[in-house]
Amino acid sequence: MSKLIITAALTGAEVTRKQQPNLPITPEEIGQAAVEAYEAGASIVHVHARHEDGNPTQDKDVYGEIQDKVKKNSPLIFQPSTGGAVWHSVEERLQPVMLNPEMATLSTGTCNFGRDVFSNPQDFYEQAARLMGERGVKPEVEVFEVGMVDNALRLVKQGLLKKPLHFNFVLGVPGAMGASVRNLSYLVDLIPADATWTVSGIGRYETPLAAAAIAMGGHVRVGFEDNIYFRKGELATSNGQLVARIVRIAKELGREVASPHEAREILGLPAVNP
Ligand code: KMH
Ligand code: ZN
Repeated sequence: MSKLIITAALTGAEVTRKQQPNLPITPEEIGQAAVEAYEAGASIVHVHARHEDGNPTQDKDVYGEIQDKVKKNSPLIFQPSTGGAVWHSVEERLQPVMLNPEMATLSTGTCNFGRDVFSNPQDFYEQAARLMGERGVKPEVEVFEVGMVDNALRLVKQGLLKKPLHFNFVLGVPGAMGASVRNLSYLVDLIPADATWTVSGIGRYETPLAAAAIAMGGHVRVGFEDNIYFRKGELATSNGQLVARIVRIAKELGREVASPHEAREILGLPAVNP
């Protein structure tokens, strides 16, 4: 079994400061949260940018500021979102890819997202995959529903995605695929043998699905984008606190945690100078 890659999803597009007072919002705060997550054991940061007022933005310059801070202060893999918020346009969503980050997310299908719809028609994900391919950006395929796996495999046949693929199974979003170990194991069975995968359990499902993924040989994403609580009724104090718990569980289960350098090797990303 490979070492465990932990991704910290630091901010997301939906959570507010009112819900989670420790939510990082400005590039300075997100940069600081990234360093804390790194020190706790994360090797990837999944990032959504926000305006100063807390509203989500896909502005390339704001992402650029965050990327600079992350790169200057840590060896982390920087993974911006192309999902943005449900109301962002296609053009807005693709802006952070223009920074040529090492990775970016790619959702390969449409699903309900609470009372909203997270819209990812075929034209969008083909365009996004093509752009990432041209710029040497490794996509993390975001799977909220099972058909999104098939759509990603079709992109491989079309020559728009290159193997080995990397998937993130996002389970427990209201309106999309439920957060059960049965669903996770079904999804894992569908992906190519050489693919890597991580799981994002939403809300109270974060830790149990993480534990399952650690045991199954997958990887784990935690952070305020997916879950704001440390335990029932107790808000987490930082993203780092959530990462640290995964490191403890991994240790108990005998799984070593990957450094960013090792995560690059596992994911087939080019090495970067220390
Ligand atoms: N905010 C969600 C609507 C991603 O980052 O690629 C979409 C999302 C996926 O968070
Ligand atoms: Zn996201």
